[in-house]
Amino acid sequence: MAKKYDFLFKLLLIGDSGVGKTCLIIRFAEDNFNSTYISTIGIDFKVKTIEVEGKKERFKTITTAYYRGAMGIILVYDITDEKSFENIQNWMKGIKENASAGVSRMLLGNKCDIEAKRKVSTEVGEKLAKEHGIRFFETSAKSSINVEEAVGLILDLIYFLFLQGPSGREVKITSSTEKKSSKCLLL
Ligand SMILES: Nc1nc2c(ncn2[C@@H]2O[C@H](COP(=O)(O)OP(=O)(O)OP(=O)(O)O)[C@@H](O)[C@H]2O)c(=O)[nH]1
Ligand SMILES: *[C@@H]1O[C@H](CO)[C@@H](O)[C@H](O)[C@H]1NC(C)=O
Ligand SMILES: CC(=O)N[C@H]1CO[C@H](CO)[C@@H](O)[C@@H]1O
Ligand SMILES: [Mg+2]
Repeated sequence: MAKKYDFLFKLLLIGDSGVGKTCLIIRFAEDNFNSTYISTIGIDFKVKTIEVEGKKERFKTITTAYYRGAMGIILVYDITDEKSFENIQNWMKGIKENASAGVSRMLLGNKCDIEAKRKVSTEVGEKLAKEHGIRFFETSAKSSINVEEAVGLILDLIYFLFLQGPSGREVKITSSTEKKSSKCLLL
Protein backbone atom coordinates (compact mmCIF):
# COMPACT_ATOMS: atom_id res chain seq x y z
CA MET A 1 0.00 0.00 0.00
CA ALA A 2 1.25 3.46 -0.85
CA LYS A 3 2.35 5.67 1.98
CA LYS A 4 -0.37 8.15 2.74
CA TYR A 5 0.93 9.54 5.98
CA ASP A 6 3.94 9.66 8.27
CA PHE A 7 2.02 9.35 11.50
CA LEU A 8 -1.30 7.80 12.33
CA PHE A 9 -3.03 8.77 15.54
CA LYS A 10 -6.00 6.68 16.54
CA LEU A 11 -8.31 8.49 18.91
CA LEU A 12 -11.40 6.99 20.46
CA LEU A 13 -14.36 8.92 21.83
CA ILE A 14 -16.61 7.16 24.32
CA GLY A 15 -19.54 8.19 26.48
CA ASP A 16 -23.30 7.84 26.72
CA SER A 17 -25.56 8.15 23.72
CA GLY A 18 -26.37 11.75 22.87
CA VAL A 19 -23.47 13.46 24.63
CA GLY A 20 -22.11 14.73 21.31
CA LYS A 21 -19.33 12.32 20.28
CA THR A 22 -20.29 12.37 16.61
CA CYS A 23 -20.66 16.15 16.62
CA LEU A 24 -17.24 16.52 18.24
CA ILE A 25 -15.50 14.47 15.58
CA ILE A 26 -17.35 16.33 12.83
CA ARG A 27 -16.30 19.63 14.41
CA PHE A 28 -12.73 18.40 14.66
CA ALA A 29 -12.44 16.86 11.20
CA GLU A 30 -14.65 19.16 9.13
CA ASP A 31 -15.19 22.20 11.32
CA ASN A 32 -18.92 21.78 10.92
CA PHE A 33 -22.03 21.24 13.01
CA ASN A 34 -25.53 19.98 12.27
CA SER A 35 -28.08 19.78 15.09
CA THR A 36 -30.07 16.92 13.53
CA TYR A 37 -29.56 14.01 15.89
CA ILE A 38 -28.92 10.69 14.24
CA SER A 39 -27.75 8.19 16.84
CA THR A 40 -24.73 6.27 15.67
CA ILE A 41 -25.24 2.61 14.95
CA GLY A 42 -21.91 0.85 14.94
CA ILE A 43 -18.82 2.88 14.31
CA ASP A 44 -18.55 6.49 13.34
CA PHE A 45 -15.24 7.68 12.13
CA LYS A 46 -13.61 10.65 10.53
CA VAL A 47 -10.12 11.06 9.23
CA LYS A 48 -8.26 14.31 9.12
CA THR A 49 -4.88 14.67 7.52
CA ILE A 50 -2.69 17.64 8.19
CA GLU A 51 0.60 18.43 6.61
CA VAL A 52 3.25 19.92 8.83
CA GLU A 53 6.65 20.67 7.43
CA GLY A 54 6.15 18.25 4.59
CA LYS A 55 4.99 15.40 6.84
CA LYS A 56 1.48 14.08 6.68
CA GLU A 57 -0.14 13.39 10.00
CA ARG A 58 -3.38 11.53 9.89
CA PHE A 59 -5.93 11.53 12.69
CA LYS A 60 -8.45 8.80 12.77
CA THR A 61 -11.18 9.67 15.24
CA ILE A 62 -13.58 6.89 16.11
CA THR A 63 -16.64 6.49 18.26
CA THR A 64 -17.20 2.90 19.29
CA ALA A 65 -17.07 0.67 22.32
CA TYR A 66 -14.11 -1.28 21.00
CA TYR A 67 -10.90 -0.12 22.53
CA ARG A 68 -8.35 -2.14 20.59
CA GLY A 69 -5.54 -0.14 19.17
CA ALA A 70 -6.66 3.18 20.59
CA MET A 71 -3.78 5.48 21.41
CA GLY A 72 -5.93 8.08 23.05
CA ILE A 73 -9.35 7.79 24.63
CA ILE A 74 -11.57 10.81 25.07
CA LEU A 75 -14.35 10.31 27.61
CA VAL A 76 -17.32 12.56 26.95
CA TYR A 77 -20.30 13.55 29.07
CA ASP A 78 -22.97 16.19 28.56
CA ILE A 79 -22.93 19.02 31.13
CA THR A 80 -26.75 19.16 30.88
CA ASP A 81 -27.14 15.45 31.64
CA GLU A 82 -26.18 14.30 35.11
CA LYS A 83 -26.56 10.62 34.23
CA SER A 84 -24.00 10.90 31.46
CA PHE A 85 -21.57 12.28 34.04
CA GLU A 86 -22.25 9.51 36.56
CA ASN A 87 -21.67 6.94 33.82
CA ILE A 88 -18.15 8.20 33.22
CA GLN A 89 -17.14 5.92 36.10
CA ASN A 90 -18.46 2.91 34.17
CA TRP A 91 -16.70 3.99 30.99
CA MET A 92 -13.51 4.31 33.03
CA LYS A 93 -13.97 0.73 34.20
CA GLY A 94 -14.39 -0.39 30.58
CA ILE A 95 -11.13 1.30 29.65
CA LYS A 96 -9.31 -0.35 32.53
CA GLU A 97 -10.57 -3.78 31.46
CA ASN A 98 -10.17 -3.44 27.74
CA ALA A 99 -7.73 -0.77 26.62
CA SER A 100 -3.98 -1.15 26.51
CA ALA A 101 -2.31 -0.06 29.72
CA GLY A 102 -1.02 3.46 29.74
CA VAL A 103 -3.36 4.71 27.02
CA SER A 104 -3.73 8.49 27.13
CA ARG A 105 -7.09 9.57 28.47
CA MET A 106 -8.96 12.85 28.70
CA LEU A 107 -12.32 13.97 30.06
CA LEU A 108 -14.64 16.34 28.20
CA GLY A 109 -17.82 17.99 29.45
CA ASN A 110 -19.57 18.81 26.18
CA LYS A 111 -22.41 21.24 25.32
CA CYS A 112 -20.96 24.05 27.40
CA ASP A 113 -22.77 26.48 25.09
CA ILE A 114 -26.05 25.75 26.88
CA GLU A 115 -25.16 27.15 30.27
CA ALA A 116 -28.82 27.66 31.20
CA LYS A 117 -29.42 23.92 31.19
CA ARG A 118 -26.25 23.02 33.03
CA LYS A 119 -26.59 20.20 35.60
CA VAL A 120 -22.94 19.33 36.13
CA SER A 121 -20.70 22.05 37.51
CA THR A 122 -17.25 22.71 36.11
CA GLU A 123 -15.83 21.98 39.56
CA VAL A 124 -17.15 18.39 39.78
CA GLY A 125 -15.88 17.72 36.26
CA GLU A 126 -12.46 19.01 37.23
CA LYS A 127 -12.51 16.98 40.42
CA LEU A 128 -13.32 13.73 38.64
CA ALA A 129 -10.56 14.29 36.11
CA LYS A 130 -8.12 15.01 38.89
CA GLU A 131 -9.08 11.80 40.71
CA HIS A 132 -8.13 9.89 37.60
CA GLY A 133 -5.06 11.98 36.93
CA ILE A 134 -6.26 13.16 33.55
CA ARG A 135 -6.89 16.47 31.81
CA PHE A 136 -10.28 18.08 31.58
CA PHE A 137 -12.00 20.51 29.22
CA GLU A 138 -15.51 21.80 28.83
CA THR A 139 -16.28 21.84 25.11
CA SER A 140 -18.92 22.79 22.63
CA ALA A 141 -19.09 21.03 19.29
CA LYS A 142 -21.84 23.49 18.39
CA SER A 143 -20.03 26.72 19.21
CA SER A 144 -16.58 25.33 18.51
CA ILE A 145 -15.20 25.81 22.00
CA ASN A 146 -12.08 23.91 23.13
CA VAL A 147 -12.42 21.12 20.53
CA GLU A 148 -9.13 21.71 18.75
CA GLU A 149 -7.45 22.52 22.05
CA ALA A 150 -8.55 19.23 23.61
CA VAL A 151 -7.59 17.09 20.64
CA GLY A 152 -4.30 18.95 20.33
CA LEU A 153 -3.48 18.23 23.93
CA ILE A 154 -4.26 14.52 23.79
CA LEU A 155 -2.10 14.26 20.68
CA ASP A 156 0.69 15.84 22.68
CA LEU A 157 0.19 13.27 25.43
CA ILE A 158 0.24 10.41 22.93
CA TYR A 159 3.30 11.82 21.27
CA PHE A 160 5.03 12.21 24.61
CA LEU A 161 4.36 8.56 25.46
CA PHE A 162 5.56 7.57 22.03
CA LEU A 163 8.84 9.34 22.67
CA GLN A 164 9.23 7.21 25.80
CA GLY A 165 9.75 4.19 23.56
CA PRO A 166 7.90 1.32 21.89
CA SER A 167 5.06 -0.23 23.83
CA GLY A 168 2.91 -1.99 21.28
CA ARG A 169 0.78 1.00 20.48
CA GLU A 170 -0.26 1.29 16.87
CA VAL A 171 2.02 4.11 15.95
CA LYS A 172 3.04 3.78 12.36
CA ILE A 173 6.16 5.51 11.29
CA THR A 174 7.01 5.25 7.69
CA SER A 175 9.76 7.78 7.64
CA SER A 176 12.10 9.47 10.04
CA THR A 177 11.45 9.20 13.75
CA GLU A 178 12.54 12.78 14.15
CA LYS A 179 9.15 14.35 14.55
CA LYS A 180 9.48 16.72 17.43
CA SER A 181 8.76 19.76 15.30
CA SER A 182 5.39 18.55 14.13
CA LYS A 183 3.74 17.84 17.41
CA CYS A 184 1.16 20.16 18.89
CA LEU A 185 0.01 21.06 15.44
CA LEU A 186 -3.58 21.72 16.34
CA LEU A 187 -3.01 24.24 19.04
N1 LIG B 1 -26.05 22.62 22.23
C1 LIG B 1 -25.26 21.64 21.83
N2 LIG B 1 -25.74 20.51 21.31
C2 LIG B 1 -24.88 19.55 20.94
C3 LIG B 1 -23.48 19.69 21.07
N3 LIG B 1 -22.89 18.56 20.62
C4 LIG B 1 -23.90 17.76 20.21
N4 LIG B 1 -25.10 18.34 20.40
C5 LIG B 1 -26.42 17.77 20.08
O1 LIG B 1 -26.59 16.60 20.84
C6 LIG B 1 -27.24 15.59 20.07
C7 LIG B 1 -26.41 14.32 20.06
O2 LIG B 1 -25.17 14.55 19.41
P1 LIG B 1 -24.32 13.34 18.77
O3 LIG B 1 -23.00 13.88 18.41
O4 LIG B 1 -25.11 12.67 17.72
O5 LIG B 1 -24.20 12.38 20.04
P2 LIG B 1 -23.43 10.97 20.14
O6 LIG B 1 -22.64 11.01 21.40
O7 LIG B 1 -22.69 10.70 18.90
O8 LIG B 1 -24.65 9.96 20.31
P3 LIG B 1 -24.70 8.41 19.88
O9 LIG B 1 -24.25 8.30 18.47
O10 LIG B 1 -26.16 8.04 20.06
O11 LIG B 1 -23.83 7.66 20.84
C8 LIG B 1 -27.49 16.19 18.69
O12 LIG B 1 -28.81 16.69 18.62
C9 LIG B 1 -26.49 17.34 18.63
O13 LIG B 1 -26.96 18.37 17.81
C10 LIG B 1 -22.97 20.91 21.63
O14 LIG B 1 -21.78 21.13 21.79
N5 LIG B 1 -23.90 21.84 22.00
C1 LIG C 1 -28.40 18.21 8.69
O1 LIG C 1 -28.46 16.81 8.56
C2 LIG C 1 -29.71 16.32 8.09
C3 LIG C 1 -29.68 14.81 8.14
O2 LIG C 1 -28.54 14.30 7.50
C4 LIG C 1 -29.97 16.88 6.69
O3 LIG C 1 -31.23 16.42 6.23
C5 LIG C 1 -29.95 18.40 6.73
O4 LIG C 1 -30.09 18.92 5.44
C6 LIG C 1 -28.63 18.89 7.36
N1 LIG C 1 -28.70 20.33 7.52
C7 LIG C 1 -27.75 21.15 7.06
C8 LIG C 1 -27.94 22.59 7.34
O5 LIG C 1 -26.77 20.75 6.45
C1 LIG D 1 -16.46 -2.74 25.28
C2 LIG D 1 -15.69 -3.92 25.72
O1 LIG D 1 -14.81 -4.37 25.05
N1 LIG D 1 -16.06 -4.45 26.88
C3 LIG D 1 -15.44 -5.61 27.49
C4 LIG D 1 -14.36 -5.22 28.48
O2 LIG D 1 -13.86 -6.31 29.22
C5 LIG D 1 -14.84 -7.02 29.92
C6 LIG D 1 -14.14 -8.07 30.76
O3 LIG D 1 -12.99 -8.56 30.12
C7 LIG D 1 -15.86 -7.60 28.93
O4 LIG D 1 -16.86 -8.31 29.62
C8 LIG D 1 -16.48 -6.45 28.15
O5 LIG D 1 -17.37 -6.94 27.18
MG1 LIG E 1 -22.83 9.31 17.45
